[in-house]
Amino acid sequence: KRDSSFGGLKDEHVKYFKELLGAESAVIDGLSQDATEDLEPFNSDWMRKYRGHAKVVLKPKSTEQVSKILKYCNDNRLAVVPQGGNTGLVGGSVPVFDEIVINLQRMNNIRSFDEVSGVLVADAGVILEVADNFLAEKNHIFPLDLGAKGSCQIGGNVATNAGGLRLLRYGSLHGNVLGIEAVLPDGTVMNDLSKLRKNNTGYDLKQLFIGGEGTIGIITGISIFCPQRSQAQNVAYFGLESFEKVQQAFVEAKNQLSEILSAFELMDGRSQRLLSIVKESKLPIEGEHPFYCLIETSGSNTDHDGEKLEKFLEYVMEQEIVSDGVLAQDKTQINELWACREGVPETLSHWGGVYKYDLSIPIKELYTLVDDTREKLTKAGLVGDDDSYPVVDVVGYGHMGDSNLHLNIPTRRFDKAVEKELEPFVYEWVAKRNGSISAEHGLGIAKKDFIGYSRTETMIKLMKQIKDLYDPNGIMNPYKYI
Ligand code: FAD
Ligand code: 2HG
Ligand code: ZN
Repeated sequence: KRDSSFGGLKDEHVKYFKELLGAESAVIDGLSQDATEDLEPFNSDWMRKYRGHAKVVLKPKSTEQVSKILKYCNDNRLAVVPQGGNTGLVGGSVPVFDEIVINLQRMNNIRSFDEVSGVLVADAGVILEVADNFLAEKNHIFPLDLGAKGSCQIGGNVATNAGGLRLLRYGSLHGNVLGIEAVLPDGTVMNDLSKLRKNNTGYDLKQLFIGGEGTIGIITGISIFCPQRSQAQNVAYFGLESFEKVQQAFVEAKNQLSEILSAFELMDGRSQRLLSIVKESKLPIEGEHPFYCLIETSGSNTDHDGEKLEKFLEYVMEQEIVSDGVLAQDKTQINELWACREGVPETLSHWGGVYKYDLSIPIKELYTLVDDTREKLTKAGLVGDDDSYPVVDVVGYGHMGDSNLHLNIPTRRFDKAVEKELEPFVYEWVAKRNGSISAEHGLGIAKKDFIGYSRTETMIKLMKQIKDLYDPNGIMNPYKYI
């Protein structure tokens, strides 16, 4: 139900925003029927699962404009949704009712880069891939990479504390983000754009914004520690017969590749089969294997690293840990192998709907959940090959190196019967093993009712107190997890 304490949008509000931002296209106004752009893409999420009804999308160009917008909204009790690239997977980036969308796409300047320290300072709306390309020219790398890099924004990445494909190597944004500039709901600018690696001066308040999902303020700028870009990159892709063997391969990879290992990703055979069907292409290796892994190394010498990776692959094949494998010979092949992993989320949306669960699970039991879920849905008569069944398949993939499973259930349509089988089953299963119901995507609206499976009442109460302190009127991203 819409919160009646929030004001409705009036002509005078629209007038204020137009005057502040400029009428041309900074304000998209559906109310007075002169929309300069279609509002639909801002109201609908990447999965097409959640849809809001914002009549106004604001695209500020500066921190000062964000501050004025928020102060005005707070004074007039107008609810807002911060929005980056709108690639989030938990429905957090779109309105639920008529909240005003504040999209950061026009705040897209790189502010500074220090080639000695590797510290980048940039606006929140810079696209992740743009930031990384900029850094590549300076021999550095953004310490985060993910499949949505061409659309997601670094501010959105920080707001969701995204994990991605190389967390195993570069660590979490909680460590790499050195400073944040954010605007609080009352318009206060919190300038904590420190460029220091070490800064133990009281509470580290910026951490609240990392993974805060836009519930306490809008991130307008970040400073982040970027490592030197490795000169050499090598990638292997291989098939295995069991999850037991996947674990053995992981241990061996850590042993033999140690400091050059930069990714260890898992895809089950079903996700790879669906990928090859949808993309109409052959997988990199022959035959069908229950599991596939992708290993990437990043080091200083391609030949040297390639030799190490080749030796590793020979060893695990000799030991019958791995059934078959291939090493990329050049940059094109590296991209082809990575596409088998990065292309999975898009593939699984092909049939219409997809239920996604992003989970931290103790590694031994990581894949058991996929089998248990498939069994449950099959018993309920919901999985099948023709259109009369809602569920196409039940698949698992994810960041093996971080014990992070992506359980995905591609469906021909979003279906209440399927949802009833899945929830709270999946969350109970994870809670029983002391896992987390959100490893890297956040809670948004999708997991709003389930936070209790991963956090105690005391923790939730403390979170609410923080929310009330920063956002006493509750205008920031309402109806979401807090
Ligand atoms: P949005 O989707 O626009 O917003 C996400 C949340 O952050 C919302 O709650 C929004 O209100 C808030 N927000 C956005 N910008 C700001 C801001 N400036 N200030 C305050 N709040 C803000 N995630 C991973 O962790 N690892 C992956 O490997 C990964 N791969 C993905 C692959 C694909 C193909 C897709 C579609 C998504 C993937 N994601 C992954 C999901 C991930 O959360 C997003 O891709 C990304 O981090 C969100 O950035 P965004 O700019 O799109 O934010
Ligand atoms: C990934 O690792 C993303 O590819 C998306 O986090 C996972 O879609 C998903 O479930
Ligand atoms: Zn992921």
